[in-house]
Amino acid sequence: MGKRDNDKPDSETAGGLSRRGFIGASAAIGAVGSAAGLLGGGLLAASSDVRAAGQGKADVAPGELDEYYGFWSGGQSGEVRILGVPSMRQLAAIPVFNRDSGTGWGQTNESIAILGESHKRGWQNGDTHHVHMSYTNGSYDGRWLFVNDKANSRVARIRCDIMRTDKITIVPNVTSIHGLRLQKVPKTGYVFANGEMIVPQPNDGRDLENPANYWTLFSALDAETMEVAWQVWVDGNLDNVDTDYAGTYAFSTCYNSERGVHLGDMMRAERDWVVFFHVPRIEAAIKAGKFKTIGDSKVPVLDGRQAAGSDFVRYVPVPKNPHGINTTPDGKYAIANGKLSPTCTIISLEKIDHLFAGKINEPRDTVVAEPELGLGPLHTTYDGRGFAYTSLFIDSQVVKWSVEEAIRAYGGEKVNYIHQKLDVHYQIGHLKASMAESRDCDGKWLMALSKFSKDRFLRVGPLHPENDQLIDISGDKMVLVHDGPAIPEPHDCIMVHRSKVRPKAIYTRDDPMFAATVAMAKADGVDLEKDSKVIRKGNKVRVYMTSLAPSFGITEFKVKSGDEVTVVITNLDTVEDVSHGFVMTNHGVGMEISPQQTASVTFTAGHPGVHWYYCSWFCHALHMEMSGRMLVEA
Ligand code: CUK
Ligand code: CUA
Ligand code: CA
Repeated sequence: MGKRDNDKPDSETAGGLSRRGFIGASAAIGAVGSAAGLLGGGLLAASSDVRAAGQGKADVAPGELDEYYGFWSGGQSGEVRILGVPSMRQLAAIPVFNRDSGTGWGQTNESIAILGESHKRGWQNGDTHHVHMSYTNGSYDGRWLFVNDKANSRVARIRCDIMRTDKITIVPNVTSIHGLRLQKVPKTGYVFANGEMIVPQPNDGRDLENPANYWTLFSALDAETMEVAWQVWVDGNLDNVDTDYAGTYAFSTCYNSERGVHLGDMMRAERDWVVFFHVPRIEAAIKAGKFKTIGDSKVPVLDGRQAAGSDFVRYVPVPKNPHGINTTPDGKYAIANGKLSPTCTIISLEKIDHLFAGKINEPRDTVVAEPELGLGPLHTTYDGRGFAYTSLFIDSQVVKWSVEEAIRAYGGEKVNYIHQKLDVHYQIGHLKASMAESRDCDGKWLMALSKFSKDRFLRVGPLHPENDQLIDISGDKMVLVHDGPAIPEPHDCIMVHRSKVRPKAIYTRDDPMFAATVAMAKADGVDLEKDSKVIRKGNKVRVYMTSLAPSFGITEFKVKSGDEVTVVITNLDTVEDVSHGFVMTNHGVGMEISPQQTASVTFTAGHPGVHWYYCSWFCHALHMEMSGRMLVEA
């Protein structure tokens, strides 16, 4: 293959044999399951002219602040990350489902309380894919982030004022929460979560070898309480989900309408579907008591399978093993991405109204266009100017196309709706434009989350980083401006204008994060602001101390080997950025105590001897000296 012109569709590529022709044929015909077929493209580096065009555009000078907060899911790291955009500087990692050595997440008593049942079960991994910020009237409101855990079927909430997880819910009756989106209007009352894998209902040992009785459910969590409010039992499986801007619908793609348990079975049908959930009708059915429950779970479950003939669910067939589903920011369309079909399917939400009202009988009549875009369309995002940007996994490209022109072309008009194809490196999954999932979609930046980086970075061993590529979409043409290595493995991100997010600089003393610990101290007669003291009850020892740079309130305490020791530290520093840490040497114990925070950790005192503890954040010129001794008696 010769040099490619990155601004031209494949059909215009110089050198005779276009990449589509080269690798497309094997992928497009039945061989799609083979790795070779799915991973063929994208081995060419960006040409030097593209490099020059993007040079410097993502620069944010030292001391300058980024314009956007980027929130990245951390995939199998189990965390969520904050990046500044456009600089792509990583600013923070928020521990969610993972055990985090830096902050003590998963070890402090405060985080264990939030992890709850997950901690009891000993789960220390997660797989976050979709992170989304809460809305008020379709605009980001800076209150919460929500994220799924595909690995252990959970949904978590993160408080944006302190960027810490505050609720984790294990969703019953389902296996693998994959797609996750939020109600946008009038506000985020519900968090919608897709159960991806199909299992027996209840999954208690019955029907192990009878996949015909495997099912999954669509779940709605109450955003305030994080309880599962209701579930809808569906045909097929559920992949990605999005919602409208009217507060009426959530809609999920299904790639396994066949309800197969092997890859070949899951690709049998030429079409799978998008399932539309009519939220007010679901609420009415729950209110009317038309639900049942499954197994031990008390969550009300409605039957939304086609055979049940409900008035609250409709199935719209789309080609083939669709993946992403994305609402246009004007709220008019839901666009499903074909994955094994080179098409996207544009579904009119007005026509979905008609389908539910009985004015349209044939679900496919809600489809207003099915543009052919390239190989392996996975996700679509928008710029607020009428253009859509779709990731092409197999082609390793982003295609920019016009939604209205695609609709006109579907109506028979001769119009080329594809405006540009840009190479990305390589095998792109999600892509997301700044503010694109809100009413304030602003069309400035596009993030292309490429799954493979291959030759783009210094090699670091067999596990390569992913490559998050920043693309300037403010002009007529997309311009690649930055390559950002990402450790495994972000799936999705959002970019939120900094005006929407206002985290605190220091904790407030009445923060609910440590309210239980404060209450415990009060019951022990301890004033956390002043006292440093040791309280012994049998073999349980509570060590209360303050921290104020550069010293702990207690520099020596005595316990017996085998005692259960709880260290409670209140950081009296009020100066922004003066975080301390507490590490008990040779005990596997470490945690963060940021300004005005109270944090606690419980451990068993080890062998008799002297055990030093020290501050692990470089907080002061005398930080090294900020230490103390736990004297352990036999
Ligand atoms: S998914 Cu990973 S590329 Cu979990 Cu949103 Cu599409
Ligand atoms: Cu406190 Cu270092
Ligand atoms: Ca299928």
